[in-house]
Amino acid sequence: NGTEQPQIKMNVVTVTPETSETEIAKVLTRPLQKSADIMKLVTPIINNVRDNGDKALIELTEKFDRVKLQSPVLYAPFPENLMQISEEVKAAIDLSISNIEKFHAAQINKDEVLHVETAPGVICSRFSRAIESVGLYVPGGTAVLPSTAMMLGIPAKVAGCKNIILASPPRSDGTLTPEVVYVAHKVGAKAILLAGGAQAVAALAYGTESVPKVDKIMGPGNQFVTAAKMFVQNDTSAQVSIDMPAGPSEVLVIADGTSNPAFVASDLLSQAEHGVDSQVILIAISMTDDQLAAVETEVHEQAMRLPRVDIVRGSIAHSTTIRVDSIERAMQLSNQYGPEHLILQVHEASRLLPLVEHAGSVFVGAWSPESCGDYSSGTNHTLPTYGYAKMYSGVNTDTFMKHITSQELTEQGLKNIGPAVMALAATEGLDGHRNAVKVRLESLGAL
Ligand code: HSO
Ligand code: ZN
Repeated sequence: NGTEQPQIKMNVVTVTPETSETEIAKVLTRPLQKSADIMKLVTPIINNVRDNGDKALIELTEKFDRVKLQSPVLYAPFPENLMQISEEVKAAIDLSISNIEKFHAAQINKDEVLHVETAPGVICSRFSRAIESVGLYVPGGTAVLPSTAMMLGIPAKVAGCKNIILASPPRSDGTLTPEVVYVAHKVGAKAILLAGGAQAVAALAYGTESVPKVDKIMGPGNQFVTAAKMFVQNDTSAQVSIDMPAGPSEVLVIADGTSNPAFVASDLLSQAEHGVDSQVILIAISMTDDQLAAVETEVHEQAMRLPRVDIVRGSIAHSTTIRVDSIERAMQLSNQYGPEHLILQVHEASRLLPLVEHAGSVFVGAWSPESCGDYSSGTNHTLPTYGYAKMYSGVNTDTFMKHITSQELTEQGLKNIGPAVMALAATEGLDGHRNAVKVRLESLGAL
């Protein structure tokens, strides 16, 4: 219709050897998350659900999701009519589940081999057990996410969790996306909680008349969900843990003069469309002005064709292209940022892998778009964001398990390390500890 649309364009910054640390830190700063304010908003919601159970849950769902439910929970077996999906999508889910299952089953720790005789007669070992009850949060919001149900449900199933409870906000007719129900069925979930936000997290953490209490809550969510997860994790009366803090989704793409501009732009946009708070970063290594312009044109043109272009506009507004002149500099900046997703679209990309120190998940080479990891390749898409890749792993099979250590000492073993134990116990002034060894060594005539 001839109306000129402003160009959808990322800011461009050039980093040279002269650029100061302060300037670099500023470029790599993420938009601020106001966690204290959010905590104030979620606390009364959590207390309400904890104290009033289902009644509060139903009221809050009516308030936030605009639907009054008779019961907030759907128990397995889930009715067939709630999981009617097309054959095409069913096949896509089945293929993805198969790959996710393969990759996550292979992660199960071979703890049988962890038997170590640390000193003669001192045998230390470790074995793992599944976390019994897990709550999997599948966000609603601007997109329906059956893929997140797979990414949380499959490792839970593979780990052997007994009670898998899925939670997701209901649609305005009180139902859930049938694809999510189908995945819940495939992973053997015992129940689906039809609620979202802090109220869902509270119900999973404390349990209600109809919602079984869980031991650990996993899954991404908005700021309210994250704040609620942090809250219940800190409440010892809830006795619940969480996977990790979650922030807005992000991707960092490293490209060079050999990269296909259309591919690079498509990866940036596939993350930018998640939400206005998503952040995408392009690090361009030794690209000419023309090469960068080609990427920028692709970003604009592809974005304009996306149904979610308005969301993209929001996220691109606080996204940046950083021009650098070496691979080393690119990797250094990437590690400093610690992206949730790192895409390496450079010549011989796999040679950069050894330089990766901090990232949630890496996509190597031109033929590995992040979308494949988001859905079907087998890796998990629930990943640390907001710089937490520096100290957290993404969701994996271990997220659903815990390790138990054990030891068995022979008489000789006790003779071997007993004196050291006694000496250390004496140093700490803990004579009871010392005594537990002493009485035994005496009974062996070894003291
Ligand atoms: N990229 C998201 C996951 C997702 N993508 C779900 C599509 N659906 C995680 O950062
Ligand atoms: Zn995605």
